[in-house]
Amino acid sequence: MSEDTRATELLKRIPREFTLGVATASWQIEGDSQGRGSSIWDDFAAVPGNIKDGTKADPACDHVNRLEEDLDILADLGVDAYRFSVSWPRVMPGHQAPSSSGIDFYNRLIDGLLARDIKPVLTAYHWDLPSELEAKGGWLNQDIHNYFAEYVDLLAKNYGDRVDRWATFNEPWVSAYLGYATKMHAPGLGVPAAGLESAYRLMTAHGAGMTVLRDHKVSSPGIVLNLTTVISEDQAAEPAREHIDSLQNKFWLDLLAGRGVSEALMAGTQDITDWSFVDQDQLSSIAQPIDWLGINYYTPIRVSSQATGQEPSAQGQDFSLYPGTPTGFQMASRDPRTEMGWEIYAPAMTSTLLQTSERLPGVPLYITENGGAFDDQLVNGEIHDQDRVDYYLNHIAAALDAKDQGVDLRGYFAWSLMDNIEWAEGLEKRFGIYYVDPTDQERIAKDSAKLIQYLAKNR
Ligand code: PNW
Repeated sequence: MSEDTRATELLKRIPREFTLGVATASWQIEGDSQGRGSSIWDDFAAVPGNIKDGTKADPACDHVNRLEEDLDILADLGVDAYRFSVSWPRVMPGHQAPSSSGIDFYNRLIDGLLARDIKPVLTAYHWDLPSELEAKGGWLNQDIHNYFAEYVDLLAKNYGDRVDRWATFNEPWVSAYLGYATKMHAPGLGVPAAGLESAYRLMTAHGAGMTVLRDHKVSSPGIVLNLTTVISEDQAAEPAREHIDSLQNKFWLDLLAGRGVSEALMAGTQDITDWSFVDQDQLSSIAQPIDWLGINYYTPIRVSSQATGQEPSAQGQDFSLYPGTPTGFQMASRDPRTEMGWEIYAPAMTSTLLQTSERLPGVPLYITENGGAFDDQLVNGEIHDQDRVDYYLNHIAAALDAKDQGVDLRGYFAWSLMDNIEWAEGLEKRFGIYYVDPTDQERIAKDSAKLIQYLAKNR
């Protein structure tokens, strides 16, 4: 089937009321670090070796200075919604007094979206914690939920009348395990027990944030998790599969569903922590109802009890990210892969949606991120990113398969609107549907942007 036919067939499956959007995050695109306070990612980027190519916050995509142009690109794409995050140190530098210029930036963004008939979807925390709060222990501070609540209160007061959908957090698993259990992300602590404790404290902050958002009666508060399907390649690998599934998926959904921390997880991590920081009142606050759940899905996780000969170089697939996993197993992702080393396997997106709707029933689901890093070639001012086009065609179809099987899936957001700072990977890994020229910041629509535009505009 030719690509055009595949896009046409896919289009027929997308209901009119299904949300199609694109996503970004503040530190990855904004630049203008002089206009805000410092965050843990600025501190992390300042240490040579932490970010592979030495990339720092500036200029990123210079989005703060190119807001109007980027809003026009979103309008041209024809998407229903834009998912962005607020930089905490831009609106509350040092977690001190609010910054009127920082607050105004997101007012212009939100108003610009509404003027173009695009729904604003706001994430409060996408990893750029103010440095001053990290100095107080960051996500290990037992009062961190109160600091987060103050910040969310400022957001709700200023933007609560216009934002369509709110997420307290983006992927708390990454903050806890890449940032605290290991040194892969900011702040780079590298203490396994701190991974487990910060995972819990991030969720207490989610609960406190939800309470604030409900008090302000904002539209649709929820949270975004990175969930996936964990596959054992042989029966003997089942114990490892079970433990990874617990930390990656079940922990978050158990807390949201009011099931608390499972006996199995406590037993599997007893040599690392006794979980004595868990508090009953906080558990109830975490378990308050959410209006929607966002799922970021990129790749499955496979484990094996034997070497498979396809030993991965998949970013983020390492047992150090899953403290307490029994030893003697291998990560076993397969080809084909993206530039992140992440296996391309769309059926795992369908199964992840099905599994999540069973574990947290009754909550509308969105795919809030999905996409791939590929080795794009700019030729005569054009980028024919056929591999990314295929990825989107297959994964949007896989998401709709889950919907056909009864999952209450309401929308899909592509990651990302444009090439940006891929965290510790720097600028070398490109996830954008728009190419961004690193020298002059010109934005160029890749073929994948034309696909998203076709789907968005022709429903
Ligand atoms: C997500 N891992 O990050 C984030 O939400 C985005 O900001 C990011 O750009 C996108 O996915 C692509 O990576 C992740 O190593 C980063 O497991 C790393 C991992 C998972 C998610």
